[in-house]
Amino acid sequence: MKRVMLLASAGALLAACGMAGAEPVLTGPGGILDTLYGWGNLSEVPPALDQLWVNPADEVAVEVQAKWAAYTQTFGYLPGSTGGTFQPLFVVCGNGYFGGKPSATIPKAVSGLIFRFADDPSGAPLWSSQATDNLDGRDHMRTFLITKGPSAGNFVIAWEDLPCLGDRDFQDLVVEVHGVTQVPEPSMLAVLTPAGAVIALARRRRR
Ligand SMILES: [Ca+2]
Ligand SMILES: [Ca+2]
Repeated sequence: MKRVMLLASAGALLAACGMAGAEPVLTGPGGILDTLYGWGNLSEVPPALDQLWVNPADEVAVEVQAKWAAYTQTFGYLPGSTGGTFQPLFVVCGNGYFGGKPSATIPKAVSGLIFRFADDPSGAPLWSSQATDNLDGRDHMRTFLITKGPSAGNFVIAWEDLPCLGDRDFQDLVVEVHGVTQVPEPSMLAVLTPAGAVIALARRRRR
């Protein structure tokens, strides 16, 4: 009996998600990123290098490009490199291409020099761009650098909103980001922030 109910609710969930095979994939020819930028104009950033971000000049802007997810997504950021309170920027409902709206800017006075992008789905825990922040410890965000075309130099960040990476389609929310730089490598944190320098020093002493 319980099994039947579980199957029924799974069916209802699939129906609510509109998973009739109509969702476009994120990558490759004909995918969402190809439609938006041209697949050949993108270079994926290695997973270890898109966890933390730098807000160098108070000019970080974010624009929604696409969403295919049953959950409503609240997009924002977490100030600093650990902890911090989620700062929501906008809520995205419905599915499809969004043409850069809604958009928002990230003030350096709130984000600090180092920050993390974050997505808070309506039916799942908040996910940070830093995998170790997440309840499931997984990396929920893929990042692509736009290398050619009118948006060259910007990044595209693409989110998976389900726990343990769910269906791994990473097109639950797709956001274009302008005015950020990556933290080149984790050891650079020590150079970029005084707090990071203290932590790095403490770690070195402990060894
Ligand atoms: Ca998904
Ligand atoms: Ca999806």
